[in-house]
Amino acid sequence: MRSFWKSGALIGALAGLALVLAACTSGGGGSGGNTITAKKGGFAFEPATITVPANQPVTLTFKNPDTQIHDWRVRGTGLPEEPTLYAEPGKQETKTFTFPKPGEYVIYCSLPGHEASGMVGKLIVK
Ligand SMILES: [Cu+2]
Repeated sequence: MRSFWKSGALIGALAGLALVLAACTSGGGGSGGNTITAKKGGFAFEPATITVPANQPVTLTFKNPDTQIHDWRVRGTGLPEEPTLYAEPGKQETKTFTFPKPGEYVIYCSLPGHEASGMVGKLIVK
């Protein structure tokens, strides 16, 4: 009886810990998840402008319901690698980025002709 109670308490404690851990991971960068969608049948990002906090991990998802490949890139952040989300038709990609410098940055799709067709946006880091 006594040992049964003990193991129950242990399981309860572990479940509580798991909940705390889950809450921490899903909390991420404070602002939660941001989703950008490539406009189906057009050259546009929806939303075109997104705002994220500086110097905090931000998790972004890029969804592509269109019939051709698109990507979502940020120009001029000063990061060694241009932040990029890439999605084939019907797919999506999620990554976590940290943008160190506050400012406004140009977002574009790097596939040939897409930026020229208006597939651009703005990232505001503050
Ligand atoms: Cu595109």
